[in-house]
Amino acid sequence: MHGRWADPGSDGVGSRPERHRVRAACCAVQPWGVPCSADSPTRPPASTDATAALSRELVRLGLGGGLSAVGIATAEPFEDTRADIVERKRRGLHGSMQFTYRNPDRSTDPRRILPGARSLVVGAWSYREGDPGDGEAPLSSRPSGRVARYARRDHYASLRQALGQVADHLKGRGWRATVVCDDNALVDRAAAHRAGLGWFGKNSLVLLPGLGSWFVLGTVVTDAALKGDPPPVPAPHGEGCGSCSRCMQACPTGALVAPGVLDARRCLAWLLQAPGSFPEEHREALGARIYGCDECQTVCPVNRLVDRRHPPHPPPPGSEPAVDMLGLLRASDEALLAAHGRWYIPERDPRYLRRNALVALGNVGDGGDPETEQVLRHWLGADDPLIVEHARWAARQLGRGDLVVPS
Ligand code: B12
Ligand code: SF4
Ligand code: SF4
Repeated sequence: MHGRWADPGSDGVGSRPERHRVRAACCAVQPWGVPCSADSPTRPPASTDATAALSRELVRLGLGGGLSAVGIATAEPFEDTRADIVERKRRGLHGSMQFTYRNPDRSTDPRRILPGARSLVVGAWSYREGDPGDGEAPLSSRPSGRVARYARRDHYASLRQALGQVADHLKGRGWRATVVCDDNALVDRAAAHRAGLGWFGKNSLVLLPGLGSWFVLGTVVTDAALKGDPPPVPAPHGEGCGSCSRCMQACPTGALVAPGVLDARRCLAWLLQAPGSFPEEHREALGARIYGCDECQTVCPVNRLVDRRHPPHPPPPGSEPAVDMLGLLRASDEALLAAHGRWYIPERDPRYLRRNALVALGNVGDGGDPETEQVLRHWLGADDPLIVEHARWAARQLGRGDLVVPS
């Protein structure tokens, strides 16, 4: 597998590493994705033509902009991924998700984004930060809802900015270039995989060798002809996982139904974003989560090894590992959207944040606490049947069935 990675120790989120070592992986990814320690002496000499020079320049520019890895791929349609999406839709595994599932022909063909597209420059932005929110110990004496790492601040904005520099460089040379990232126009992971950035893990995430999976991914689609140097060779599925399957065992709802295959109907990350009632059979498994789920990455030995070798920087001020749930349940619609409007909330309706918080409160709250009782009483008396139903569940979970008026 070939790709361009920054040094693992330099992937502090938001920091601009002083020196990026451009590393060409020279051998198959080893177990646990530990990369080769040095470039291969047998690596062919770099091509010197203009295409290769521009490609190298773009990779350097991306790494200099703070990306942890940059790779180059062709812009051919992603036929295998389209077939996977169609098949998973047929099996109902997408639940009610739209995203890339809405129009698989479009989301798997970069030429629908930019007619005449020839190449993709794919980048990975690290969001690996010190993590006070994922430990078992509560963050405060008040019940707090856990927010997944990627959503604690706007890492997509940083990724877009770094890719924007690459796109501007291409435009300055007379090419057309468009940045796409997490916007359903393209299957981001398939692009990263084709560009040789990493392998598809059994948790369905793309893992970068020696760096793990705490990355968001995005792409510059361009009509420039570019070529990886050496050309990327996509890794076989599950390549760096070896015989491990910890993510599949650790998933609280058994949503990873086969290696690399996720059933959204059971995935907590999706259920927290899905409209309607939170399925009762998965409410206890939700624990304190109110947005996103990190379990299948937290248990991953590749990620653990990286954290041991290169302890992550503490989260900067302003990041949001946890949310005070009673505060959330007291907040107005406007205040909720102002605080969390960056998240994907169905129909941008703040009631879904309250729904999530009520389930989490039912799991980790204290039924004997007067403020909790007051909040529950308030929502039990609401005129929104969805919220009342979740408030009833929370009250019963907390041993406060006495607050629930029989319907
Ligand atoms: C829909 C979606 C979701 C859905 C469904 C995820 C899923 N696995 O399908 C939900 C809401 C559940 C979700 C959750 C999360 N997501 Co999301 N999501 C997306 C989105 C919008 C589309 C994904 C997609 O097209 N899936 C379609 C299916 C077919 O593709 P796939 O799941 O990648 O399947 C591949 C593998 O199955 C592989 N494969 C095939 N055969 C085999 C066989 C073996 C053995 C193996 C190992 C693999 C394998 O090939 C398939 C592709 O052809 C992308 C953004 C984008 N525009 O691409 C982000 C994206 C995938 N999500 C991302 C993130 C960060 C997350 C979360 C970590 C957030 C969180 N903490 O809650 C979780 C992780 C859950 C998980 N285990 O995947 C990142 C992933 C970055 C990375 N390093 O991989 C992306 C790329 C966003 C971004 N731009 O950075 N997500
Ligand atoms: S995000 Fe959570 S619920 Fe979804 S597959 Fe991973 S561990 Fe399971
Ligand atoms: S936890 Fe999952 S993704 Fe990580 S190495 Fe094991 S099987 Fe692969």
